[in-house]
Amino acid sequence: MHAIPSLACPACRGDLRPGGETVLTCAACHRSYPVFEGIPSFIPSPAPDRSTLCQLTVLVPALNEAANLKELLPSIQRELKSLGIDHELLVVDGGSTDGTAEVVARYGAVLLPQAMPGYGGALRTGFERARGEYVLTLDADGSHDPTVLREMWAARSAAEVVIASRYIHGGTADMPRSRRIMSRTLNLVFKRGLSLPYADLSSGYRLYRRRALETLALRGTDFNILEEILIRAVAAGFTVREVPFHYRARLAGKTHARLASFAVSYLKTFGAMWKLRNSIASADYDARAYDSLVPLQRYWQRRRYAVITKLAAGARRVLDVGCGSSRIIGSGRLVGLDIVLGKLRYARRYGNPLVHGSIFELPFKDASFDCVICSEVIEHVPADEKVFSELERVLEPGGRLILGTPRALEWVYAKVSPGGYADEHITHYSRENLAAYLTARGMTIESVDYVGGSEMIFSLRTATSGERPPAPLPVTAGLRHEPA
Ligand SMILES: Nc1nc2c(ncn2[C@@H]2O[C@H](COP(=O)(O)OP(=O)(O)O)[C@@H](O)[C@H]2O)c(=O)[nH]1
Ligand SMILES: [Mg+2]
Ligand SMILES: [Zn+2]
Repeated sequence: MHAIPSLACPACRGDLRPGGETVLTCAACHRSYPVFEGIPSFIPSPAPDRSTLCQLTVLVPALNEAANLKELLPSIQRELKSLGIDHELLVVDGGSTDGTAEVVARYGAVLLPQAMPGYGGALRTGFERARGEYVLTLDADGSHDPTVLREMWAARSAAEVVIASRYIHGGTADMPRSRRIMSRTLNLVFKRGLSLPYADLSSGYRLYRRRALETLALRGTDFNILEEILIRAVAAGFTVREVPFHYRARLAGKTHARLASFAVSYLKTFGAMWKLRNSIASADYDARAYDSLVPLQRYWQRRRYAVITKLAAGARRVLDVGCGSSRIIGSGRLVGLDIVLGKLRYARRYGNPLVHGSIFELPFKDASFDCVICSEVIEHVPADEKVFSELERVLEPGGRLILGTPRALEWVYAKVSPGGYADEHITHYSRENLAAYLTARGMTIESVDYVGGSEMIFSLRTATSGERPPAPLPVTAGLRHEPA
């Protein structure tokens, strides 16, 4: 985790001390706050329902693979032993009738009957039972060489999902021609259609961080669950890494995959995932908008970026409230805060300190920043004086507030942000009324810029300690007057 200067307990503003790698504790009131994937979180979240009992859960889905498991289970055990990994080994059984149970018992693994049908059902049953910090999935048929775990394990702290990949440089696959063509086509359609920069989306040989997996609401029951997991993980801002491996032909028996009859479930998955990828629920929505194929959306993102970064240039301590995954958080040294954890996870790639928190209770000491950016936030929260007093509080006296919010043209807004944000605007300010309200708070308006027809961006200075604010106005004075 980054040491974040001037971070403070949002309840009492006391100092926060690390109490281990994944928790911060307030020195004054002793409240403690979790740290998720390196991001301190001040938003209450449900406690995880399962504790971690070992480093790794190995999940092997199997349907009539007794002959193959005889070879595979001992070689998994050997590999785990040589890597010194404390583990549990679960074989998720789909109702095998070939003596699988005996083989599983003989090699010291645990047999887990699956609760839901299909390959996807098997994985989900296994995920629900897993107690490892990490979860490894591999096929029972000998296609997935357990010695590859060494490279996957070495990559575990670089990403929440590590894929053993047939299709990146260094990877190979022993597959019949027809099978290869189908597999490559499927991967290409999902990759291009859903903007996923990964080569092998359908490899079932993967290493997951269990806490990441637990946050995904999975529905797939067939092999399509593999694409679903990946896309939901990306949409939640998790990181994916591929390591090359050599996919071997199965040892004994026949494949359970019927690509043709699974086509319908693949199509359905594609449709649902396309919606997810292109909605604001996807962690990288704002970042991708910058390169959008929709000209208006692209123009608008870039103009917004240019206006805000220009206004913030020269400031030394900058906070971006509601940073989302937009490129602004990557434009320089600044601290990002957002209420959506997934967007922050995505924004980790920019290398700046990030905080999961609320604009109503900023977890920073008074006068911590000389510039605060707050663009596209205040229309999403109720009109409340607290929003403005918190922004002012964390700014030093005379500091700069860059405040952006949509002006009247909601229909333009819907065009620049398809799939999205306009529906979530609950509070509508107008330029004149908001300007009057901010002035009454003692702020000085330096400039107002417009982004397309849709967003107005105020550059403001907060009062210096010597100035006395004029008579205050209620926050509702800043709102747009809707025609009666
Ligand atoms: N428990 C369970 N395992 C399954 C099911 N379908 C496939 N598997 C297992 O999943 C793995 C991959 O299946 P496989 O037939 O090899 O598919 P392919 O590698 O895509 O050709 C193998 O270990 C299968 O035994 C199922 O419905 N339930
Ligand atoms: Mg196979
Ligand atoms: Zn406190």
